[in-house]
Amino acid sequence: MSIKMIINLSLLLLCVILTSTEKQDGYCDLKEKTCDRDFLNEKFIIYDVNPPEGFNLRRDVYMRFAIMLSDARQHNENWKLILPPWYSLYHWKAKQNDYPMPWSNFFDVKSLKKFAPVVELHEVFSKIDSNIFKIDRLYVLQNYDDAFENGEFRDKWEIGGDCDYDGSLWGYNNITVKKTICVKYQGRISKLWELISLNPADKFVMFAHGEIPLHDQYGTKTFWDCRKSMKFNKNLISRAKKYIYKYFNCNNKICNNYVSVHWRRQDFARSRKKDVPSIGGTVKQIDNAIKNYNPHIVNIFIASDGQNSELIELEKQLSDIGFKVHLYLPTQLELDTFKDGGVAIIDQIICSHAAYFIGTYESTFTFRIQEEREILGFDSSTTFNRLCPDNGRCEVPSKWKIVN
Ligand code: GFB
Repeated sequence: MSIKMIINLSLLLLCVILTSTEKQDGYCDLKEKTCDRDFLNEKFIIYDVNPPEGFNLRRDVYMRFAIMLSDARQHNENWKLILPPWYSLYHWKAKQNDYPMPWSNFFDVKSLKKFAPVVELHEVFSKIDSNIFKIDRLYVLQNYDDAFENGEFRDKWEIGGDCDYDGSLWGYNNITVKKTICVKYQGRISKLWELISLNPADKFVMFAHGEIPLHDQYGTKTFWDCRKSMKFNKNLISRAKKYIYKYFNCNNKICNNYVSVHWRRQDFARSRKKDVPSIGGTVKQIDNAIKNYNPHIVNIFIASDGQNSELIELEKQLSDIGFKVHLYLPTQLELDTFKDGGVAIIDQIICSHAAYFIGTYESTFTFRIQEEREILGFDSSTTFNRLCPDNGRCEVPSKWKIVN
């Protein structure tokens, strides 16, 4: 055999080995990290959100980034969005929540991937050679002091000034940042590409305060396609459906025999007193709404972050006037499994299927239920209803109707 033939045969063998170590979806086994050639060409964006913000506001921030990355894919860009783990959220009180959780705990990640090029952080960890994940550049976004310059709000950004990253890198000590840049930013999210293009060699780019950039367009078909792709984790859906069947004997998308209420309390009741009613005011409003909508309904499902004492009082007052009040109270095992985040989603799913829904003004928890009901096909008059304060103005809630 000639030397040339031996070289050719060795090359062929190498090719066979390389292709056979690659799995069908282009990812590699943990032991063979370097075999992923796609990964070598890909670039990644990850973001973080203002620490005190809650789960449902974060879902909207996700949509802004997911739409940005989905648009980029249509222009053959090789960017992927790393899903920032859920970690140490202010509203999550149970001790079971103290570690970074993947999106698959709460969502159907396969469905998210159908809309946008997203990956879980652990997928990225499994592909990097050293065990340290080095972010090339962290842009810390900041609001401008004056959003309306000469009375005009316009898209703009500007590098410079002092800033600190106030997040925790999701509690991981093997994530490091090579360079931090402070950026004043205002306007549409797609303008972030201008920033990114300043350093074309960057592979891992992070944005802190991802809530600052806004949707390019709100409420469009693309917005709703993205929203529809945010299906919940199947175990959460199944638990909620079991509850609905048990207490309301309903197996349909639209159940006609119960009313649901999102009664937001805690920090909301403290800091937005002018928007939320007292317990007595809540009872009166629910009673009136049911009388107007369908006086035969006796079942009320209440989703709330309220304290036990408030909930007991609300339940008592509603029962006194003839209603049957239902709350989803997880067992210890359910709380350990679903965590606070999963329990809240189960509350939202049960609210979504009710004949009639009453929400809390300007709560993103309520907004996400309203969107879900739009997707399920409810008449919008049964969805965009709010609890009013006991006294004073009660603004009519905005109706964000689905665009298919
Ligand atoms: O989801 P979220 O952004 O809605 O934050 P808002 C509120 C969190 O409180 C939820 C819990 O993610 C839940 O963890 N929570 C609220 C509930 N209502 C319920 C409920 O009915 N059932 C259950 N199980 N949990 C904004 C925050 O909250 O309110 C901001 O995002 C700020 O950070 C502001 O705190 C005052 O839009 O209602």
